[in-house]
Amino acid sequence: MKPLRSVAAVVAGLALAFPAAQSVVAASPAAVTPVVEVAALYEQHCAACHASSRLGGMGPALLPENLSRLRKGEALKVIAEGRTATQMPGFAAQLGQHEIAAIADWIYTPVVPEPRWSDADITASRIEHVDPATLSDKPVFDADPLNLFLVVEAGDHHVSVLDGDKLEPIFRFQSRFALHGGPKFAAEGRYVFFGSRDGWITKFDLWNLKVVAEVRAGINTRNVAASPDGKHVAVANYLPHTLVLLDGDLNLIKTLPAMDRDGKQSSRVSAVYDATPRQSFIAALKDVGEVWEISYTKAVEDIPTSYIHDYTQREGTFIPGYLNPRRTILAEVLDDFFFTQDYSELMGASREGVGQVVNLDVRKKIANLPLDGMPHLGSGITWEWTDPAAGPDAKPRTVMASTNLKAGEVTVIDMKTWEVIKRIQTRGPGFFLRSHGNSRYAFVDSMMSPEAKHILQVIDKQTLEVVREIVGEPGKTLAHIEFTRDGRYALASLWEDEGAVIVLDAQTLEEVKRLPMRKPVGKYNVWNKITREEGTSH
Ligand code: DHE
Repeated sequence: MKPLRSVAAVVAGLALAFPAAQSVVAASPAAVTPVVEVAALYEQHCAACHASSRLGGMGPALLPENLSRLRKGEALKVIAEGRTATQMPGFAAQLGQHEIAAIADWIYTPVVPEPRWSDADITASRIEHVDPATLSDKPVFDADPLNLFLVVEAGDHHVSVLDGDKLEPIFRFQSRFALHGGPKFAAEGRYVFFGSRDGWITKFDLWNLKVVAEVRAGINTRNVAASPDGKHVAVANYLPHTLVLLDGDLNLIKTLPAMDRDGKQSSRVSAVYDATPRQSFIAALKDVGEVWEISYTKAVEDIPTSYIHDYTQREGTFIPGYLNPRRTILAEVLDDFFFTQDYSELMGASREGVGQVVNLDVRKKIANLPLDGMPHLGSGITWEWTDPAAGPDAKPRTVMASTNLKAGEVTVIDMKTWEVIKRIQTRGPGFFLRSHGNSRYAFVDSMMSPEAKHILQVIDKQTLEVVREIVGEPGKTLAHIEFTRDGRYALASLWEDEGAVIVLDAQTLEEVKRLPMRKPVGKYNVWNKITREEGTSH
């Protein structure tokens, strides 16, 4: 396991002492269980890539927080057999079964004291891959730069760039391990910011097809947000408890410790989003009932007048909330949330399904949201709906709909009255809901259901009925739709290691073509993202 360029910077910046050596009795099927010096084993075989501190280097962080989505059985297999198409070799020939089991136990054991990631660590981790002055200010390809797609391929941690007109790949590059959440586009789609679960933020120049810079902003990260001009980037972390603000070149501006208003309790940050019309980032805390708004403009005319009572002193002048949190205090925490199209209101829910509507101008909860189960508001969409039962003079109403991670339903809510209009029964709990302003259909998966994860259901946005099912191969997940810029084609993920992006005609719902991909997770169309298309997520 040969360390690559990034390891030195990461390891140099670690704020953690080496864990003390420990002996463990490994969970081995052998009758006499040998005692294993696990720390020494880890140091010998794993530390070069994953760091002695387990915070990660060339390989990912090996901490319980970062491994929560990997079953222990799978971890044993990876240690024994390696991971295809990565630098991770198999150790079955060098290590006994009990030693592999001991290492697996070790990496699922919390590091004490809790790892820290300081401003100095963030700054030291930054890598500039390309001198920005050498980059072209025009796209280096012929495809429409506004109709490109990025496809995140989790199978071998790559990203493919698709020409959205020809529906063909034009480029593919290696990403950081385990990207999560949507990449964020800025500067008319030229720059893209990716976040990995291990805290790496990558800036990619889509016109030059080059990774420009990277920085590690945390140890366990939720997601990333970028201002539309690409000059400000915000990163929400679970570990440490921080919200990190970077400039457009991924230099650290400042770290906001996620502490409650009284400075007594710290919290993980659930997620952060850009609220372009407000020129601010909105973040919610997961362990404390607070929503934060962090303005990234100093121009007073850009800021709603309701802000003028809340000033933050900075550099001798009073600037309303500039790069500092302005807090909305709530009785319930927010895990997952969604915004009205003008970002004046936020609809949020805790993982227990307590839903609330928060007005970001008056900074108060203004309504309850009748949601239960585990609504996945982050993948919500909106559209104009006219009640067919309300007669010919009925006016269109704006509705939002979201999936539920615990219930087989899509919940449709009126965005004025906050009432549930309909609970559309689906095959099973689903993750993603997608549509497009030009499409009469919304697509929903049932990927949390083992029996129905291969079925996409198509909902008519006016009748609110499931009108069609797109059935894949049983056992193979079919999920996550993204439309072309014009809404003509809908691209679905065959979410398997030897998977594909399946292109569907969005009218006839027939398959048009399939592009082989390695576990394509999410797909993101530049136009739909930069225009905040109503059928797509933030
Ligand atoms: Fe996600 C987006 C939270 C598990 C794939 N997921 C998001 C966002 C949040 C979130 C807050 C919006 C961030 C953004 O786009 O900036 N996800 C969570 C969870 O809390 C949850 C349930 C548990 C966890 O481990 O974090 C979770 N998510 C998953 C998965 O298991 C998925 C299916 C596979 C994976 O790769 O981790 C997954 N999440 C995604 C994807 C998006 C996403 C593909 C972007 C969707 C989009 O179209 O914008």
